[in-house]
Amino acid sequence: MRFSRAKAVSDPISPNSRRVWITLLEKGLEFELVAVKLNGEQFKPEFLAISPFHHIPALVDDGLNMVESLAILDYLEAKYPQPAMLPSDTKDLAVVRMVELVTINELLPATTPLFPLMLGLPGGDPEKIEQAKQKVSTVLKFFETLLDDRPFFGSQTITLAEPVAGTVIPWLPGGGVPLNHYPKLSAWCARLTARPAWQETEATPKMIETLKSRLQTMISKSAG
Ligand SMILES: N[C@@H](CCC(=O)N[C@@H](CS)C(=O)NCC(=O)O)C(=O)O
Repeated sequence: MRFSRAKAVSDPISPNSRRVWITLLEKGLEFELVAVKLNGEQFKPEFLAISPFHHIPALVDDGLNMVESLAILDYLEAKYPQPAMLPSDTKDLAVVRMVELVTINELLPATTPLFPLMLGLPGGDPEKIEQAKQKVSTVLKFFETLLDDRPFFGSQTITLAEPVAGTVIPWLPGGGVPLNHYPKLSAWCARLTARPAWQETEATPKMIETLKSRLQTMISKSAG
């Protein structure tokens, strides 16, 4: 695979960037992983030259600087089509796209109030937490209906829906949303988290501790 010069900027704590990292691994591509700490390193001019909005992930391949995780996933699928991570059947493709977009537009924004709980910090406003859980459960119910007797969304093999939704849903039980009402999703989660690409990109306890103290500082600043 001629991918040795590709540079991927990623971080296991950020689902937006972990989904790119997992896709690179699932496709068996060679790449150089570059860490950009979100404690200010993202504003350095050399990173802004690649990612003007100071966001991770970013991918540099073949002279092209890329931002926006879904655009990067589409690029990887188009340029490195094997193993295929998008179904060819139109309905299956629609399922994959729905899971990607619902994760980004509905699920991720809904989880914000649950974030402290996921990290083991004291929760915030109980009303906001309850509303968040309701919104999350609407998404989970919908996803449960989209899974059929195949192991992945719309497919017998892993698709782009998995790195997108599969880097968010496994965190939900920690945020007070158990998955036991969703047997298909639960089994899907266990299937994904057992994969080497998930295990290799798992946040370490040290990373979680760093994020916790960053979040605690933010919470105490906004309270005071
Ligand atoms: N829509 C973007 C979102 C990227 C994004 O929001 N990244 C966050 C980390 S999850 C970030 O880099 N934040 C740092 C900052 O905004 O300075 C994508 O999907 O790639």
